[in-house]
This record gives sequence, structure tokens and C-alpha cells, in this order.
Amino acid sequence: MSYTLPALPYPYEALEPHLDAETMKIHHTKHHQTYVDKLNAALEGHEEFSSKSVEDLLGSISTVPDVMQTAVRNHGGGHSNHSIFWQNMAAGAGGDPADNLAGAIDTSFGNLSSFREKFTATALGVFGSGWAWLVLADGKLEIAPRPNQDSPLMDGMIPLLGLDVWEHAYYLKYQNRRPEYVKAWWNVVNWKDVSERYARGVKGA
Ligand code: MN3
Repeated sequence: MSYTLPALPYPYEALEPHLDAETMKIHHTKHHQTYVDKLNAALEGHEEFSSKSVEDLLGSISTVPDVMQTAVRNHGGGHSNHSIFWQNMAAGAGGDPADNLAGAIDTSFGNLSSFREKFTATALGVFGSGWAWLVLADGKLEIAPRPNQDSPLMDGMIPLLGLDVWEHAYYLKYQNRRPEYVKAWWNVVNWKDVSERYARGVKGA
């Protein structure tokens, strides 16, 4: 069994003008594909691991032998993170989270705009390459920065909303201007997807 690149749920140009088509295409067909390919290469001949979903693999990373663990962390993490990232966005999105998630955001962060400020500050504060995440941790919402392709799943957290702040996510259009990219990204956040992840996470917790 091998891992495969999921199709984007929209065309490459769908998130224009906020995220440009060329960046989306390269990000999906080159960067994400490479994580998938390298994960497959690392687990080749190890059916006991490659038969697991990437989420299960990351959630039980300590059981992966040392020789494969870094590859699973980096490429499995990259595969999982990007799979969520694509679904976390949609054309004509933005807007507000559903009631259940909105209430939880108010409880944890005060209100939605305060959450957006904190999440933005976290994304801008990631040094070098990494991600900002909204996660469910022990049933509570938290904002969690992560370096490289480290997945919150490795720490037993459920990722709900992720923002890729690697330069490859924005350099073509925004060059070094990460703040502009982050500001634009809020316009394409697919709160429907995030709310559904939250509902599933709470149910499973
Ligand atoms: Mn990326």
C-alpha cells in the first residue's frame, strides 16, 4: 500500500487573488507530492507501517523504528499537514465559524477577532519554516506553532486549522512579506471544514 497525493477540492486559481494559481500548483504538485513520494520511499517494504493511515502513523510515531522515524516525521508530517491545509481553504470562504466552534473560540480566546490576532501573531512568530495550528488538546482549543513539518498529531493533539508559513507557500506572490500573506489567507479560511473537524474531534475525545 502506498500514500497518494489527494486532489485539491478546487481548481488552482480558485483562491485568487489571495493565493495565486502558480503558487498553489507548485505547492501541491511539487512540494506536497515530494512529501508523499519520500514517505513511500522511506516505508517501502515495511507494510506494518505503510498499511496505517498517515494520521495513525504520526499518532504513534514513537513505535516507528529510528531509521524511519525522521522520514515519517518530516514527510509523513508534510503529507498530513498539507492534506489538512488544502481542505482548510475554499473559494469565497472567510466568514465565521459555526456556532459550536464559535462558542469554543469565545471561551478559549475571548472572541473571534482576539483569536485571529493571536493566531496571526503566532504565524508571524514562527522562526524559519513551520506552521501555526489551531488544535484540540484534551478537549480544549489551543494555538500551537510547530517547526518544519512537525504534526500536532505527534503530541496527541487534533489539528483543526493550519497555516503553512514556509516561504514556498507565499514567496512567488508575496516574496518575504509573510504578514501580507497571512492577512490574505484569512479571506480563504474554510470555517465549514474547521467546524466539522472540531465537531468530530469533540465527539471522539
Ligand atoms: Mn507547504
